[in-house]
Amino acid sequence: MRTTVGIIGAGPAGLLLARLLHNAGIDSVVLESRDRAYVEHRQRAGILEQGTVDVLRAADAGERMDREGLRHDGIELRFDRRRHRVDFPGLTGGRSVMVYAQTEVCKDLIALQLKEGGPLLFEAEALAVEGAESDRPAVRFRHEGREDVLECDYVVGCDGFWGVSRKAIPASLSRVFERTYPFGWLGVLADVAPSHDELVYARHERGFALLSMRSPSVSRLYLQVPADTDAQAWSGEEIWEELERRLETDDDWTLRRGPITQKSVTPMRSYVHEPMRHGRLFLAGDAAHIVPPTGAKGLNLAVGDVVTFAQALTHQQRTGSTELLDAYSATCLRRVWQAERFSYDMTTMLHRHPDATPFDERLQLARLDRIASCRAAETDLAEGYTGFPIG
Ligand code: RFL
Ligand code: PHB
Repeated sequence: MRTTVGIIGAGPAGLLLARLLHNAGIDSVVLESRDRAYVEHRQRAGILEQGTVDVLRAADAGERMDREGLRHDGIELRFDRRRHRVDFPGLTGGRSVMVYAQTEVCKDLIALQLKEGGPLLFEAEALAVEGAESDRPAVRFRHEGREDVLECDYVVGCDGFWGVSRKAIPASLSRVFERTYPFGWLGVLADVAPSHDELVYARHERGFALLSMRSPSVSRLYLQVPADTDAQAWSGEEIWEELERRLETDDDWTLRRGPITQKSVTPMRSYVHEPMRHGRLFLAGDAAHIVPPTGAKGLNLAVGDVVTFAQALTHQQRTGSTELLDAYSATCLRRVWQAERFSYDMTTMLHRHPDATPFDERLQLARLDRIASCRAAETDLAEGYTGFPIG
């Protein structure tokens, strides 16, 4: 098998890249180790930045998002039993975000790829990237019980944090920057209308809580828990009670309860691999970097990476110049580090750290109070949340 761009992984990064390349007239083959149902139902991100929404529309992949997605013009911060709304358009010159789940983005992109695009192979596991330093890199993979080789001009590793592509970069050339947190998120999906029309991020002495949603009738909720928590150890009743405590306000707001249909625990980490390119192998999305989910940045960073790659390759194919491909890693990393900073700030401002002193706790409240009372501080949050520019 031979193609121009071999793409490993059919998460949001790999699927969107295949679409962008198809629209630019460049061939690709996507290899995905899991089956289609798994990729389409894996519960993850829920928030698309303004820039991600614009990219999906421009790629002719935003039709159902525009029909079914929920545009959100703000979020609420809750602390000290108070509520403070951050108005995105008013602070950022008209920017907003979209509530449209990663599962739906993936379903839309898979349907388009199978109808119009190049090969997308499910249950095709990449085993190794070979010859990244040569001008004929290849991906060795297993599909339908047989080993095969995909020869490429370029390989893009979109295979997430646990994938194989990052391992093809020699350790002597790699630098890893990493932080783990002593807590995770217990996430639940519940068949009940959201208790608020916008997302609520709550800081509480008992730990962080987040109220989000998937649709007007499905809520998505998260609780900070110790990193080693077993989701099954929490009953539905305990989850609702804890959410109620952490989200409680001094006014008459109430939490609606409903049947919980899914629950799981996600660990939290910050991670960056530098560089994001080695020869003709390019890393994109979670394969290169991870952010804790508090800033809702992971999927949006993946989108920025593949847009940057698609623009760089299109430029090379049109002009013969590799200048944008050569700049890929530095261009992406600048935005990645802004998202790392934003996600770290949101995480440390809102979570209870087990080693926090009373001084640290007062500082958290002072940071929140600053956002609630100073337009410059609030604008900084609104700009970060709605997204940093791509490229
Ligand atoms: P993915 O989605 O992990 O996809 C990688 C794909 O590669 C496949 N794969 C392989 N395929 C072939 N051969 C191999 N050897 C392979 N190894 C792996 C995998 O099966 C998979 O299909 O990475 P990608 O595309 O970079 O996308 C990244 C996003 O999924 C991730 O950043 C977000 O989900 C993070 N995230 C959020 N991001 C946001 O922008 N907004 C949010 O609101 C948000 N909330 C979240 C989140 C992540 C969460 N979890 C569970 C980590 C909330 C949570 C709880
Ligand atoms: C979600 O809806 O899954 C979600 C929303 C906002 C976040 C993280 C996750 O910051």
